[in-house]
Amino acid sequence: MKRVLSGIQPTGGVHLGNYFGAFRNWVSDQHDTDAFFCIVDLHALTVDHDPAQLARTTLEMATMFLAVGLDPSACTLFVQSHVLQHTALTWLLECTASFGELSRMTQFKDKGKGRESVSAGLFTYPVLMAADILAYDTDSVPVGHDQKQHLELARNIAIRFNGRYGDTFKVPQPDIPKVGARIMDLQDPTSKMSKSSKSEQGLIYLLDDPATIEKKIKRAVTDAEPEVRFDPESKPGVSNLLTLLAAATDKTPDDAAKGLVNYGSLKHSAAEAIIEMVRPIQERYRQLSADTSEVSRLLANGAQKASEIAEATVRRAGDAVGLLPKSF
Ligand code: ATP
Ligand code: LTN
Repeated sequence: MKRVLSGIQPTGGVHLGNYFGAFRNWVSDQHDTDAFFCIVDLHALTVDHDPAQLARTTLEMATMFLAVGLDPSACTLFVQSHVLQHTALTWLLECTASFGELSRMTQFKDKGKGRESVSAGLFTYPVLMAADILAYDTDSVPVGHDQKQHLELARNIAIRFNGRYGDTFKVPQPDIPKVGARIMDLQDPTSKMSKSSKSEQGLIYLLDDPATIEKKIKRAVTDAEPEVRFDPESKPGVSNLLTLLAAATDKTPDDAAKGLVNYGSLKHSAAEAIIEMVRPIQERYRQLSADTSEVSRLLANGAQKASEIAEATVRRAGDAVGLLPKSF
């Protein structure tokens, strides 16, 4: 069976970009693949974080995994820091990755911009991500468009390592959805919807209540021309709303535009579709939050299963580079 792996950071709430770009594909992948999904808490340490909140937000993310429909009997759910092999493998890969290629990563450049001090972890972030993926002989990585460059790097590291030390890693493929791979900020539709966006009005969280969703969509930036048409270049705001409506109703953006006569009707339809889509997720999230002991138990099982696979890969990679094998 095809092996799938993806991850998300336990920072802030889950927004529609995360949902359409990643989660939705994860849920559909779990039934016909051998799927692994992890909460990448170590990645969250690469920028300032609040130590008093991290454990809680990690459990909340795990609860959200279940609420969106990931089923622990169909896939493996775990926390990155619970599987120490990810960091062991990172070192072996860092010695294969080059300073130059890491310097070219746009996420590093964006997240580092304007900071007085940038952690070494932010710089090597994509190598830890490559380790997350390569540790599991992953075939396919379902992510949003923003992760394309990191995926390309993971592939290059695997190919270079295999070339130097012999066939060790499977070379993974990105899996980027056709609709929803790049959801834009509602207030600034030329930037991606992001937890670190300037205004809270620009993003919709899966846990936003209906009135908030309606308000945010109503205030979304459009343009002066009245026509509802999918044209991301010249109509980024309207096209983003069409993408949201299309993703929520399983259509193409062009089909979603049919019959919509003005921006009022576009906004009304998009808000309605999103509110209906998040309603059952919110209900499940509320139920699951009442008792997180079950969630913790699931994560422990997931980490155990993941560790066994990752351990074999770390040994294989260690052998390949010539480390003295452990005789214990
Ligand atoms: P930040 O906003 O701080 O960059 P994030 O919201 O991108 O964080 P991540 O944990 O980095 O969250 O991403 C989780 C997944 O969601 C990734 O697969 C990423 O590609 C996807 N994703 C994030 N933002 C969007 C977006 N605007 N549109 C589509 N997919 C997205
Ligand atoms: N960098 C990714 C999160 C991530 C990831 C991974 C995604 C970390 N490890 C492994 C896919 C596979 C992001 O979304 N910002």
